[in-house]
Amino acid sequence: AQAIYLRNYQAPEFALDAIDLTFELDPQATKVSAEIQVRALGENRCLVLDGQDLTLLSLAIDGRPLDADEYQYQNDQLTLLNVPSAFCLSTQVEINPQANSALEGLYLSNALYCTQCEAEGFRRISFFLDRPDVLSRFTTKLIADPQHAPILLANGNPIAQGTLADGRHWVQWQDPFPKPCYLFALVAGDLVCIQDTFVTQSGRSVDLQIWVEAENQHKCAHAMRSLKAAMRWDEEVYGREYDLDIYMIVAVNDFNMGAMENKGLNIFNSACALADPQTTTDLGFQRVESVIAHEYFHNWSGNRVTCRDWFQLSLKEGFTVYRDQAFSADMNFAGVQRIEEVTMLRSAQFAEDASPTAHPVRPDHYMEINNFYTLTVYEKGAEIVRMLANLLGPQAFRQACDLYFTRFDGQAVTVEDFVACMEEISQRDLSQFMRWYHQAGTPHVQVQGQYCPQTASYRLDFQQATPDTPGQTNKQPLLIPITMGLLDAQGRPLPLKLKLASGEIQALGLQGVLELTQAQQSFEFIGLEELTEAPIPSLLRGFSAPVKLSFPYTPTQLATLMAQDTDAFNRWDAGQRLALDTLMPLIDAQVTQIDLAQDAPMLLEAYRALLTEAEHTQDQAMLASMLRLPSFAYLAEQYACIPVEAIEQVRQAMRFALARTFYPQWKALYQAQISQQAYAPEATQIAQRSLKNLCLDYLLALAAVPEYQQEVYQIALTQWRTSDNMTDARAALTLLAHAPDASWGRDPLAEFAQRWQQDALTMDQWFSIQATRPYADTLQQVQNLLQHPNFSLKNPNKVRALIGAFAQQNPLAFHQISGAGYAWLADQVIELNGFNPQIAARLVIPLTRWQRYQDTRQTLMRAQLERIQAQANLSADVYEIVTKALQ
Ligand code: BAL
Ligand code: ZN
Repeated sequence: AQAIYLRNYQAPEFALDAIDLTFELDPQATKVSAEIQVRALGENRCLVLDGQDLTLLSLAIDGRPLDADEYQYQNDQLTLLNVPSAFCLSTQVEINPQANSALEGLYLSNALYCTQCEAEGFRRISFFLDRPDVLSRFTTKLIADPQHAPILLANGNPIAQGTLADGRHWVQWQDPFPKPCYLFALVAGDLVCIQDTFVTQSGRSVDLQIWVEAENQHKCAHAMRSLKAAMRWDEEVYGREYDLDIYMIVAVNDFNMGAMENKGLNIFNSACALADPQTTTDLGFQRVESVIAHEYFHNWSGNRVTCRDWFQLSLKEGFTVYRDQAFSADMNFAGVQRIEEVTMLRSAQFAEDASPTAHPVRPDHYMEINNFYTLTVYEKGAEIVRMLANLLGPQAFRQACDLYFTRFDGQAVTVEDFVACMEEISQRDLSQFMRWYHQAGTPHVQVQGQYCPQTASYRLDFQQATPDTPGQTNKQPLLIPITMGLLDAQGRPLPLKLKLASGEIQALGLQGVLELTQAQQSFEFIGLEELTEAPIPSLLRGFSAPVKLSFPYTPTQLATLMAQDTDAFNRWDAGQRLALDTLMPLIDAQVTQIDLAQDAPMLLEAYRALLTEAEHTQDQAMLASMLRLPSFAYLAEQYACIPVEAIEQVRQAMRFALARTFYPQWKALYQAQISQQAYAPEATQIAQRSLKNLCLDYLLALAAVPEYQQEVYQIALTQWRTSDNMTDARAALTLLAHAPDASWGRDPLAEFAQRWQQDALTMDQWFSIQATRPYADTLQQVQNLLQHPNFSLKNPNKVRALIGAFAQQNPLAFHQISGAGYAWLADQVIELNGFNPQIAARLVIPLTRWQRYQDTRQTLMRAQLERIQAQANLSADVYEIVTKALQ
């Protein structure tokens, strides 16, 4: 495989103005005919089209069949020599959907025909210029056996239908909006639909349809509700209206991604579309809400205005994630929503940014673009847009977005085009800001405070640095917005008077944004005459930039911030800092038991305060977040060399100590959250359940202590047996199945399987619960589960649920020092490489993080990477990742 470079981008030399497609659907021999209106844009008369694994049946120009010496089809390219300046190209090919296990192009999921064209799947369907800057008007005719495929869907509006003499039926669809071929889609099969309508702000009525297999019909209501909420939100917040008369969503079981924003015909992984209280957790409901919104929002940020090339992927993905996050914040509790986003960013994206696969938000080269649908492009990309939005302020940001959508409607553009709109509206020079798109790695910001009682002033000294990443050294300073405030020792906010370089004083009110632009920079606040001791800075409120910020807080200052700061995110983050400051020395000392009074006095007090306040709180969501210990992944992120066992041991010891010390409080708080209300996936109830299940988690920390054992077992078992929803059922089942006494989980796991064995999506949870049991012998169990009749390596959701969960969420078992976990993962990667390279390349990631572990593990992990690298027929996807990891 060859690397492709952004600097080599060249505009297309031909326009493909329209394409008229006809599919004669057949599981093993689908015929695809295309009539393409081609127009040369320059002097070049040699047209090179993409085409992969296509059996060429015929080729003609303006109706004249081509002779063999007029074209060549090799190395996935069809070359046509001496074409006219404008002509109609007719192609006919045959493809085999049933044999398509890569799930790119046209494939069968169960008995459903479906497509996935982003990024480069259309070339597996028909010859075309498979690049996002070639936009065409698509017409699609689907012909199929009505018994097997009574429903025939494609992009746009249905314009004709009929039946052929041989009994096959057909439907023709027309999409009036020119689009790149990555947004092409078709679906055919035996589907039912739930329907609704949406009246747009200008009064147009849009048919909304969600298509699923009949047994899933009862699981669509939440997706429909979410879709309508998203459509309204995009009108209200961005002024964006939907543009076709029909909007369709189809849920399929076999899908590499979460969902796909094809114009007017979104195709969803069923895990991101279907939801039902019996089988879906609150987290699952929230995921459906946000993914439905995300794909809908793409209609403008992605479809109407698309990317010039795949290096610009974050132009649509980062922006759209930012939009879906803002939507979710409006639909749920905004503070906790932000905490959850940052939790993920700091544990997973920061880890990616510090790994051999680190890359800029806009990469400058790639081998396989599928490997760049990453947390960096999506989540860090969203943080960049968030910084822009905050730098401009809501009004100017909205104006800049309006300008972007209007100016570039129907075009394929770049990150520069987007940022230029921000510059134009704000009249700011954002050239330094652009470094966020070019430089990989997480910036470190170190801050020191200098309080001077004599001058009643306080100076904050900042230093920023971004570490080297593969292929990038000498990083330049970034523009880092630091949203901040100052508190007095009692936690009261102080008015900010910033002394500017000119000597002028700028009053910022109680909160300001400091714009860091230099490697070292200081800001001085004056007018602090009322103070008797140094103020407490509350820095990076709302996580205003994706950086690692350190400040030498005392535990007392952190406790004040936790209790008093006006910013919910920083209240929580102060708790996280206090927990890190407490846990890390214990991890370094590899303690096995914790005496809270001695080892963690401030944390003890913080928990005491939170649990006292708990009796009166209205904000269960925030309380649950505050009471949760930092995750293994976040703790691991603090270490250059991750002490796997010590982190897990100390986390468990702390959980145990807190559980025992506050047992009556956990129990009372647990009971106080038990509700008689019927289940609804709405914010208040979700918050209550999350607090309840956090309490349950602490209670079950005592599962091995004789005096508590029976009681906590009964509490969990009762919840498992009596809950009317999967959130509570799964929480109880997980704790029972993860208890030290394996017999606790045995019956409940069997009951779960008995009840849900017909429900593929629900069984995925059963696989994950078992894959994450934190004991070394889990490896044997996951090996056995590979043979379970409900498991299939061909289904990406199952692979993620069992193998992915084991490798990414079970550090003790995966990193067992024998290396057996690594070898097993490598076996699975090798097997998957043979039929689904995209999923194989995802799965191998945990092995690529070998530098972060001690020598024995490094050697073992590298050995497995080398074994994978030595395989014959390694896909470009896996090759690229493994090669980077071994460099
Ligand atoms: N465009 C791929 C799926 C998504 O990000 O929406
Ligand atoms: Zn997206």
